Formats: sequence, structure tokens, C-alpha cells
Amino acid sequence: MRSNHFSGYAAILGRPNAGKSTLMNALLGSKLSIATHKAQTTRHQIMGIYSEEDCQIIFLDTPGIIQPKYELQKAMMRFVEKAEKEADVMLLLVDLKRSFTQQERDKKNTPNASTELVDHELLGHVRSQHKPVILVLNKMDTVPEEWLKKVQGAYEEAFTFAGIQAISALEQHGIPALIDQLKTKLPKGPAFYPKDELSEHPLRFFVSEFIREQLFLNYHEELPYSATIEILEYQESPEIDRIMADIVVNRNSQKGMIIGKKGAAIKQLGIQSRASIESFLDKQVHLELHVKVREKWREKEHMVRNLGYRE
Ligand SMILES: Nc1nc2c(ncn2[C@@H]2O[C@H](COP(=O)(O)OP(=O)(O)OP(=O)(O)O)[C@@H](O)[C@H]2O)c(=O)[nH]1
Ligand SMILES: [Mg+2]
Repeated sequence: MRSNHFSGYAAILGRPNAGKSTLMNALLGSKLSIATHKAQTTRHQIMGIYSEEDCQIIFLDTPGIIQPKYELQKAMMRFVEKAEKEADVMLLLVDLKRSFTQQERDKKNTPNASTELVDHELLGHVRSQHKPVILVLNKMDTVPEEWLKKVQGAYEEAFTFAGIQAISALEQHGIPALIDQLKTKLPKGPAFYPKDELSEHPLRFFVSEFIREQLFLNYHEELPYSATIEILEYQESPEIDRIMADIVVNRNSQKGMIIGKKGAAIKQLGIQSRASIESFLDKQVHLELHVKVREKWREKEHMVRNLGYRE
């Protein structure tokens, strides 16, 4: 059996909001990676292990590729580079909805406008790695069939892909077909992890991510982008886990915004975070949240690293 076993790393790459984390969760059948409607939700390289009898694929979800402006974003792009280096195969996720919406907008403004179908800068990223790339056309549920064909054709002209798959990560269409394609591109080898393992991140990492997800869902504009979570205490016990966490913000004025009038906003955040942590752990949780100001932490390399954003 061993000689017919395949194993390897598959990096999920693409622009912010393309649906990378939603795909990761669909592939694993479990919510490991936080996903929201806002761009730049993912800040780390998140690993998730997919196992079958004859294969093991280690998926690496990554932050969306951008031109970094501050230290936190630079750290995010280092996670992307790390995943590109570790990968045996790359999944290049392209958002069909985004180009379709852009085209509709262009048509309205200038009748003869031609919308750029291929993201050449993004392609450049994967081209330079000289590894097999599977083009994954996501959000197929949102566009007409002709649009899917058109975009696919344009990408096929621009690059030789090892495979192409249209999917809806949200509606979970095309996922088994994507796994089938991926399996054929993996090197032969034994499993790297026990087959019942789903990830190797510690529990406190997932907990901080679930709180951060609620920050994205509950607060507007700059606030979620200015904040991060630090787990100060994590006491496990058979009945209940007791967790104390700091919400670290970038400026003093943001502290009050996180707390809200009479503490209403942070209370709401706590309730929602606890619910999602409890459903992940399948266990009761006591969660205590405080706000801490770390002036301009996003801009300072050592702070960014100390707050957990290091490879
Ligand atoms: N309609 C539709 N929406 C999708 C699909 N896949 C993802 N989305 C939505 O797109 C948004 C972004 O999804 P994420 O999975 O967070 O995207 P991401 O690429 O991980 O984003 P970053 O972490 O910010 O780089 C969410 O609102 C998802 O529900 C899809 O197949 N169809
Ligand atoms: Mg993501």
C-alpha cells in the first residue's frame, strides 16, 4: 500500500476576498480558517490536513496577495512566500464574481470598454515558482456560464496550468473534482501526520482567530484592521475552558470604540466570540476580554512579530 501513497503540500493563493479560506474549510469539511466578507481577513499561513487512505494533502491557506504598506502586511506577505516555497502544488484561486462585476461596471461607463480578464501580476507570483499550478475559478454560482468560459480561455492563453477547475467554495461545488486533480500532481510518499489529525496549530491560535473573526463582523472601517488578539491565559479543564484575551489596538482613541457605550460593543463581541469558540471546541467556555493599546503596533516590526505574526 505504501508505494501507492501520495502526500504533499498544496498552497491556496490568490487576491484578498477570492474565497481561499472558504475553500480551505470546504476541502477539510471543517471550519479551521476564518472567512468574512471583508478583504484581508486571513493574516497567517493556516495549515489544514486532508487525509484519505491513499493520500495526505496538507493545505496552506494564505493571506491575499497585496502590495504591503505597513509591517503587519509585510509579515502577511512573508507567510504567502513561505507557503509558495513549501508547496508541491499551487492552487491559484481566481474570483469570477469580481471580474464579472467589474465588467458590468465598465460596460455602464463606456459601452466599448474591454475588461482585463487576467490578473497578470498575480500570475507572475506563481510563475516565478516553477511549480505545477491548478487554476481554480471560484464563485461560479454568481456568474453566467459564458463568463466562466471567457475567463478560463483568457487564463489558458496566458499560462500553462497543470489543471483547471471551476468551483463554488461557498456552495461546495466542484470540491471532489478539485481533490481528484490535485492528487495526481502530488509526489509519492508516506503521510506526514497521523491520519486523524486536522491541523497542528495550538488551540489558543484558533481561539484568537475566532475572536478576530468577530472583530471583522462587528466593527467597521479601520478598526478590525488595527486590532489583533493576544491570549493571556488558557486554562483547560474537563468541564470548561477559561480563556483571558486582550484585544490589542493601534491607537488610544480605538479603545473606546471597541468597548462601546456602557461596554455594549465589547459585551456583544464576547458573546459572539464565545459562541463560535464553544462550537469549535464542542465545550463550554468562559471568555474574558480586555482592550490594550499598543501605539502603532502594526507599523513596528518587533511588535508585529511579538504579537504572533512570524514565520
Ligand atoms: N457567492 C460566493 N461567495 C463566496 C464563494 N467563496 C467565498 N465566497 C465569499 O467571499 C467572501 C470572502 O471569502 P474568504 O474565504 O474570507 O476569502 P479569502 O480569499 O480567504 O480572503 P482573505 O483572507 O481576506 O484574503 C466571503 O463573504 C465568502 O462567503 C463562492 O464560491 N461563492
Ligand atoms: Mg482568508
